[in-house]
Amino acid sequence: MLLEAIYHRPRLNWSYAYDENTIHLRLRAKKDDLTEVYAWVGDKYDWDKSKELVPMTVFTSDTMFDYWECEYVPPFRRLKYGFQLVKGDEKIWMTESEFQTDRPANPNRLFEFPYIHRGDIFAPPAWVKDAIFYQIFPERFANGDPSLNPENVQPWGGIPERDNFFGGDLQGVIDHLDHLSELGINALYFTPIFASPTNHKYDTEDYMKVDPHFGDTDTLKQLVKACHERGIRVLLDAVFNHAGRNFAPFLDVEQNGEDSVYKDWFHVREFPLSIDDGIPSYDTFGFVAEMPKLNTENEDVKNYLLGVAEYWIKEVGIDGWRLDVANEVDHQFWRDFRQTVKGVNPEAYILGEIWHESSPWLEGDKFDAVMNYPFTDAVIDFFVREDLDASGFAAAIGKQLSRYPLQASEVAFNLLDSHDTSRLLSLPGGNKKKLKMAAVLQFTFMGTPCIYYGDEVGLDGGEDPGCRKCMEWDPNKQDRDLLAFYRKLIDIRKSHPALRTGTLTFLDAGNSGKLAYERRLDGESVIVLFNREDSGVTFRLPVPEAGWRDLFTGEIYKADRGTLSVRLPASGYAVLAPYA
Ligand code: ARE
Repeated sequence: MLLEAIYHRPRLNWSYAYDENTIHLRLRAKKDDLTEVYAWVGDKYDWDKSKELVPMTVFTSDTMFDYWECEYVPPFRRLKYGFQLVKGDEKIWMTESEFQTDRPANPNRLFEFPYIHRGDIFAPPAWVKDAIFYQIFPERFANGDPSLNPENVQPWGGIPERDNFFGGDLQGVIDHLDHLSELGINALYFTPIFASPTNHKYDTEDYMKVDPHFGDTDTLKQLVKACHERGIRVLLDAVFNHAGRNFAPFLDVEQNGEDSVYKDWFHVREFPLSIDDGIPSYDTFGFVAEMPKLNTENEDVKNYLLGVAEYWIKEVGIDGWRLDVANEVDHQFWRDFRQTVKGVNPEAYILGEIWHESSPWLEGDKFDAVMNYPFTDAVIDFFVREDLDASGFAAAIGKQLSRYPLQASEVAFNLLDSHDTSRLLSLPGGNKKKLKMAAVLQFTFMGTPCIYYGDEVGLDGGEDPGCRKCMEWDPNKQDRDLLAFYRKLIDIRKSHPALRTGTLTFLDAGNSGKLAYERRLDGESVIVLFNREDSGVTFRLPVPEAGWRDLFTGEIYKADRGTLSVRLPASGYAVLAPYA
């Protein structure tokens, strides 16, 4: 038994309340080392009568470790606990202070979960588990009101450049809601829509005003109302890390320097403001002079921005915020942000933009979820770059799942591309089969899937600005096969709850491009298989049910004495569910 590899700590992802009654305990051990693990649990004030051994199972693994887990409902919402680790005949007890061979005599030495308080539970809004998001870059989705066009607007469908405009607006979205409803999505995420001089609008000039080229507050109200009537929620982009060059307080600092009443709204290193060799004398997003960083620790700035967040929820009824550059803003700001936002709408969804390990923001007091770019990377590494085999993919996912409490993984924002990355179709050089495999994985996985506008009709494009092409509305130019595929995929996810909140178990994930996993919920099972290889392969999977149907093709498979054989062609996939 490799004791050096054993890890547990109270709190975070290792010991947390899943709901008001249930505690999840986790323990890390060297991969394939332990044969059994038990949690030794009981009530602190009644240890002798309540203590019991609860078996744990490996819920996920990465390249080096297994992560064991159990769920326990303590009668009085509190827990004293240790672990018993077993490897064949060897048995070791783990307490808060040491490893020992004898059963610990003194329960005071064990770990403790003092009490489950409702307010401490990490509880993302329930609707997010069933959400299917669609991301819109408004300048490029549809031009519904040409009277709002910016000057020098270019004909729809031209080449997207850093600073050109095509006239997309909010009316355009309203006009095309049928497309979104028919596709089946039920939530929209808009990149910024407030007044700003650029096409992407990440340099806000006025947080209280819809950009006049997009519409006005009334158009936004109409849009949100029309979405809600169709059961579609709406998320806007909160760019609070930095403002834009034309933001009035910044213009004031630029003009009045140290005498400006707004001088502490930013992080100015030296007055008067200047730019020396490309480096501004004030902090910015990256080194972008047009994006002065806001001092969110300043009370006035904080109150102003929290007022903005509250205003748009109250005024137009949006369902939440996506937070730009979320990890570069101070933590206390986000705690206060959560209080404010949930205060006006307890069901509001708070989605942080963080590309890395995000535990400090997913403890229940800040965000509900983060944009899951590590998932994006794992999927693309497996299906497109092919620098991970199936075991490497499973390990990358295992590492992800081990990092967060279950409720965070259930609503991880799983995207495959965005306005900041290459389009999914372009990464494998237009290879649609690879796109389809990646999308099938995305829609059959734990977490909330998001489609980047236009992926469903075959839009392509490289990195920013290439990935920001105008949406294709001409049916003759849309990839109708892909559109039918996405509709079916969404329909499959919606009709199988196991795909949304079921457990995830890898059934086949070895040193090849063959990958299979099962999603299971309350006895409902769905099995998903992929063959990334260039030639056909056969899967042989142990299954409890006898008859299975491919949810895409309708093809029937029968298990033979508990083993299901499925042959998949090169780049093939299958999503199988038992039939009655
Ligand atoms: C423009 C040009 C670019 C040029 C850039 C720098 O278009 O070609 O490279 O300027 O001069 C917005 C616009 C962009 C614009 C940018 C600056 O959408 O078009 O770029 O402003 O004017 C990191 C951050 C993450 C950030 C990405 C882009 O952590 O927060 O970089 N994403 C948000 C938005 C962007 C937005 C901004 C921030 C600024 O989603 O659209 O850009 O408001 C690794 C790192 C990540 C890094 C990621 C991507 O994984 O770990 O931290 O994200 O790569 O670079």
